[in-house]
Amino acid sequence: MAYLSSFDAESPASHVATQLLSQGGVVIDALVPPELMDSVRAEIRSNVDEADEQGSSALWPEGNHTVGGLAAVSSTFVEELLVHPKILEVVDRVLQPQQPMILPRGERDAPLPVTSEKLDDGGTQLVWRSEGAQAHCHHYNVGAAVMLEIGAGRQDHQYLHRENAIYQPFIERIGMPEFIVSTMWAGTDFTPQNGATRVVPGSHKWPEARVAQSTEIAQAVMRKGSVVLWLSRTLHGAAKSTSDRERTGYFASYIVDWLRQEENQYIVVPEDAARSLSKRARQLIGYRSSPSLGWAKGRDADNLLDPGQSGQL
Ligand SMILES: O=C(O)CCC(=O)C(=O)O
Ligand SMILES: [Fe+2]
Repeated sequence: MAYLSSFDAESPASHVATQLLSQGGVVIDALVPPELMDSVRAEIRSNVDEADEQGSSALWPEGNHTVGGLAAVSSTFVEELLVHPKILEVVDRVLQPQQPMILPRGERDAPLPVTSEKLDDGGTQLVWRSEGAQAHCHHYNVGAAVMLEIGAGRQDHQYLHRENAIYQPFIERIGMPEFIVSTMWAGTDFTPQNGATRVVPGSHKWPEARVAQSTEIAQAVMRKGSVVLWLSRTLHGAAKSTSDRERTGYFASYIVDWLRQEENQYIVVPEDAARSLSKRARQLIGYRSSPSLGWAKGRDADNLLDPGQSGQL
């Protein structure tokens, strides 16, 4: 039987990140108090009609509950889970941004060397030198931030899938630096019966077509307040349920800034709602630009809601 390594709240983020990169998935046990999860669910209940929680897709059929745009629906989710420093430090270590959220800015902050070569007509051509470059991105953003609640007795396992599938067939699977870290917070205990996320350790290094054996599939069995993390190429999926209780999970992915966000944060988190968030949360939602992507003339690159300078204009 496969299993996931488990860390605790005191474990250094560097250890968590090393294991995540080597195994493709890890659990951090009891990273926040369980009561905090009740606050998140209560905030969602007070802001979202029950009818709007009903699942309606192949991935999330009727009987399951889903809520999108969590960053606009639960301030506890945003300020306690989404920007949890331990998680952000792990993501800093895995996605290696030029502008980390927690780690000090290092050499990777240096822009890629670019030279200006002379053309024979008197003009010039920019030539980028990528040798030795370490950063995977300028910064990272939220891909999606959603509640995924497995209904009591959900009949089928969700298909095992890789998060990178949302960008298929447009990007190459092999040879890309890591570009997504997914997190799933346990809003209730995650048990073998109630649909704890299935994760296949090591599958991030498998060829695409290799099919998992049941003995290779682990389950993120964890206490309420714990979190499971996995990578873009790690096979995973929600499990079926034989329980008479729901399994509530809060999912957030972190993606490199140069890929389009999976869930449209500018629609689900309107500007007014974004203004009420902490700076870190606002940046993660996407109100931040790199020198070349996402700029808005006359707005501040680190806080696009404020006047300032971003982009080349
Ligand atoms: O709910 C889970 O345990 C995993 C969900 C998932 O991977 C998805 O919906 O893409
Ligand atoms: Fe998924």
